[in-house]
Amino acid sequence: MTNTILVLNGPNLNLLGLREPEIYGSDTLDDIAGMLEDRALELGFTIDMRQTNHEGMLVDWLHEAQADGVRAVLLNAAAYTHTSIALLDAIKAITIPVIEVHLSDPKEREEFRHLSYVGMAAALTVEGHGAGSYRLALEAVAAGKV
Ligand code: CA2
Repeated sequence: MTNTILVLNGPNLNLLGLREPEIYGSDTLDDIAGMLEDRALELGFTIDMRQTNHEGMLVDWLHEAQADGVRAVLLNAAAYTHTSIALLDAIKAITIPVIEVHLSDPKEREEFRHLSYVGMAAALTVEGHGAGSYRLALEAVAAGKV
């Protein structure tokens, strides 16, 4: 087991901070990575932050997380949260804890965002705190909550 926390981000999150700031805030993904790295340093962890627009890439990275012995995965699967049985199966197939993370609160938004396949297998869900959702998820790992 390593002290690495893998942070996986799904489709369109590469546009964060550039579009729809009223929903997702004005931080870019690089800003969030920097904030998380600073906090992780204080807590004795290392952050490995990634983003992809491809569902299968997220599945591959979850499998690799198991093989690499990462401490936990923070997963913002974006729209795949609400559609991907492949991600649900991948999370169930690995033993390391996966925390579901969202900037917004999908339960407060359109009906089609209320269903979360990721949430069916995640150890914990942190949502609705903007970039702070990622920090709170990291702190939950550090506090041994997962
Ligand atoms: O609130 C979240 O973190 C979401 O995972 C964001 C997803 C959405 O599909 C989920 O329901 C909730 C959307 C990410 C799209 O990111 C954008 C960023 C900037 C501009 C447009 C989209």
